[in-house]
Amino acid sequence: MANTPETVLVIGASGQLGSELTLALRDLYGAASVVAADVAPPKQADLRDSGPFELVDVLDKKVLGDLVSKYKFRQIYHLAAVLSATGEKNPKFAWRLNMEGLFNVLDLALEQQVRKVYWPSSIAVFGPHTPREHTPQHTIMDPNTVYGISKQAGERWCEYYFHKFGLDVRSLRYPGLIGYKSLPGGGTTDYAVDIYHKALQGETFECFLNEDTYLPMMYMPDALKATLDLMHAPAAQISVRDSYNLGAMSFSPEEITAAIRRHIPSFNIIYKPDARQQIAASWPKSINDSMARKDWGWQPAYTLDTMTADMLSNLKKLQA
Ligand code: AKB
Repeated sequence: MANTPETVLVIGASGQLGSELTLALRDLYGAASVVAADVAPPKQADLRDSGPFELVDVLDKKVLGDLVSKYKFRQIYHLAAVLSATGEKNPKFAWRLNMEGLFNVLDLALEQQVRKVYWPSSIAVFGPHTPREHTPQHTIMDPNTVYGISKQAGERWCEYYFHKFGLDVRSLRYPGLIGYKSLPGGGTTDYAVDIYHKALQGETFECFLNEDTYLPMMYMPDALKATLDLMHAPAAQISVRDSYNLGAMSFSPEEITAAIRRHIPSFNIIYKPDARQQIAASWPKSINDSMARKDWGWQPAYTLDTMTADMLSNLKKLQA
């Protein structure tokens, strides 16, 4: 696949998912074919040094449009968003960035014949009246964060652009994503990344969720695989055009602590729940992702224990 003329734009490339997805796409399509774009230059050296980077604000349709026409992108991965916890601090801005950014990308994709668009949704589309165990693909959705509301509205718009205009836009409802290469920014599931850093630094971890708060989570290699598998599946196999439920594992702070203690017995945690506890309490505990499994063969590889072993060994190497 390395020599195909596939040109790809990743918007939000400096973020937790973007920085890893950009590298995975460069491995697939060749470094020069995958343009990383963000409002701030990437801090990660491997991302910065491995291929083209463009400074772009997704709210600036003119600059974004010039970029799309300069590179003639065939695929756009639009990952830029304000997440759940940060969104509550400035709801109007979160709504504007998350919605206007999506419209700019969808409209430019139509105007400039971009072949495929990827846009991430989230478990945040669900709310307090959603069944919390094995949450089905189609169910009650009453999100109560501005992030969740924007993701739910975005899902409807993606499906609308597909049916009305034939735009091949694909989406996954990610659970909390956990990786060692970069930190998440402003989510409710972020504790599950921070906890590994604190454990290795020998510090007591102050957890902003209660010990028994279960949330669906996923290790980054699984998230990358799911995203690329979805984007490479034949269009005829994609029966869900709003966004696919996607599951891997579910655990509570108490359980991830126990998993870390199997490697670092002295690790200590204290619980100081804050406003993020209420957000977490309105989200599913576990996800039914049978549609993704049936349509394009989704199958996660990592469990809490295999992820913990891999996280700790890679973080140790990075710290050495
Ligand atoms: C968040 O916590 O806001 C995100 C998400 C689950 O979409 N990680």
